Amino acid sequence: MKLTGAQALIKSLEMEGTEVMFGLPGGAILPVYDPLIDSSIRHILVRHEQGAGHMAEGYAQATGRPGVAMVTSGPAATNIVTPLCNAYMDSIPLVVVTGQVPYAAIGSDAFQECDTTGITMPVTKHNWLITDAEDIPRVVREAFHVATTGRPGPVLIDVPKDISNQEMSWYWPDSVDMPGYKPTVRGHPKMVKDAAKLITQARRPVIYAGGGILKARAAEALRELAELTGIPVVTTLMARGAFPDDHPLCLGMPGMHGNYTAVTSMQQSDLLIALGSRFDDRVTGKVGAFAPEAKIIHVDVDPAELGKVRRADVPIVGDCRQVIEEMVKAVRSEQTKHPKPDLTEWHDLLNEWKRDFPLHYDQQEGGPVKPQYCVEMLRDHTPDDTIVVAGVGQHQMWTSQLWKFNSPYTFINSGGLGTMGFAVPAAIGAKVGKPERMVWAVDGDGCFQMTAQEIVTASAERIPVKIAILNNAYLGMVRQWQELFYEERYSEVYLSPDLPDYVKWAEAMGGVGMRVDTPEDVVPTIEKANEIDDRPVVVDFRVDYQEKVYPMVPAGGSNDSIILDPAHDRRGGR
Ligand SMILES: Cc1ncc(C[n+]2csc(CCOP(=O)(O)OP(=O)(O)O)c2C)c(N)n1
Repeated sequence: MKLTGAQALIKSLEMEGTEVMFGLPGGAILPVYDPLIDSSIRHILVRHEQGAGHMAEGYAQATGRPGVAMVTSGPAATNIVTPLCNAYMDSIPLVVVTGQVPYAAIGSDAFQECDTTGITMPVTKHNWLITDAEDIPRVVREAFHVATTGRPGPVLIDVPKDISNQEMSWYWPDSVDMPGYKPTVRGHPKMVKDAAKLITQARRPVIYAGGGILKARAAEALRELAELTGIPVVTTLMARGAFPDDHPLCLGMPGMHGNYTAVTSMQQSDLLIALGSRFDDRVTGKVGAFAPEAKIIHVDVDPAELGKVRRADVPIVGDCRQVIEEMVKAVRSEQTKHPKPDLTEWHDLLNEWKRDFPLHYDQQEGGPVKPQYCVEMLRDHTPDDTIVVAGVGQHQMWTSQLWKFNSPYTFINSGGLGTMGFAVPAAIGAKVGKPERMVWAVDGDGCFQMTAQEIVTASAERIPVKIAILNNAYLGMVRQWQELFYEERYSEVYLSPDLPDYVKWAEAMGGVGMRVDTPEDVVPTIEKANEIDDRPVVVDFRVDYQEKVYPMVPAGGSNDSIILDPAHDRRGGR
């Protein structure tokens, strides 16, 4: 069968099971948009290419399937660089197709030409410039394979316009043959045995669960390991929901804005079992002072992570789910030889900390609306399986601290890159992937203004996402740092609560806009928003601008110097 390169590209995407793609056409990608009319693939027309990338990421995070986006050359390709980098940092499987100027014009500074594969090389797992239409099915097959196997990540296929128009003979490759790419999935048996020995000897062990647990679909295996050993679990920002918050062994989130118990348990542990986590600086604080007495078992599918930040006593390369399952077997066998260690003292200490140092805020009756109160009321007045998507800043931290994530894939946020503007499009993508679930974005007023135009996309496509803006009139997280570390010298952080008028803006974009000024209005407004199911809703929560996120470990400081909310610090002289 003879097809054009463009037809072959769309057919290849169909063969890979693509149901939906996010994008925006233009000159160089025009040939590929034509066969899309006859395709089973749903295309969602975005208002900015950054939106397409983040929607594809939200879709991938919610469904576990790769997100697909397609844009044209030059400025469209550069507009999607931020989502590519975001996906690279957060290991999100993404396949991005870009149009390119005709092959012979490459390098001539043609109209809307940019070196897309050059620009995106450092932020993709792999990218391809197609030079022959015959290569298209093979490359698409390889692209999906690379994006979804090993450590997942973004890939890009750059297609020159003349190659899209070139004729080729259709085929579909039976398999992928990439000799240089063979991710290790099984853990080394000796290492797994060594890990099991350390686990059965430790007295203050902690499981440090990272986003890799979710990527490897290893939440059940993690639970089995924790319950078998009685070892408490911290879940990083990227792993919230990988272990249920209501489980007695759950310590919650560690890191710069982690809770006291999670942070201090790691500091004082004698064994850290790092599973799909990468010793990010936001978790370790000052690396030299991090968990000084802990031995380290480090499991990661990406060998480059092992020893990158902290030397592991037992490094294991492999897929988290497989390795944890192997570890469970090895621990069971160890437990038949040696008595299970008594962790009672450790659990008692952790429970003492949980009791003495809880997260805290005060919502006064009639007083200014506290952002934490909005998050808690959203948590308590939405279905348990609600998907929550956060932007970047204070609101993100309050959401990750206060929401109770009891099942995996219910929290989506930008952890590694910290991309303001992520929430609105990612929430749209999540809702497209999981239309039966309620999706709430919790966003900042600063973040919202970066990609709010995608609400137009949501209205046009009838994607009923809900967006809570915690409107503190500031770039709040930056304001917090200026208050604490720059002697309250506020430089370029004031935004104004009223400019823009968020209610009018939401309505102009085809959504419903609501505003909350008092604590009494919080719950009734959430309930009203929950009932709207045919268009996007934006709720402008006017919140106390002075609220700060605590606990906090100052950047680069030791986790031992964790600052609790001064109003509630009951440590006395400690
Ligand atoms: C694209 C981008 N630019 C700048 C930053 C730096 N930054 C991190 S948080 C933040 C403030 C966010 O303000 P807002 O969205 O209002 O949220 P808040 O912290 O007030 O909850 C800024 C500017 C960033 N993370 N991303």
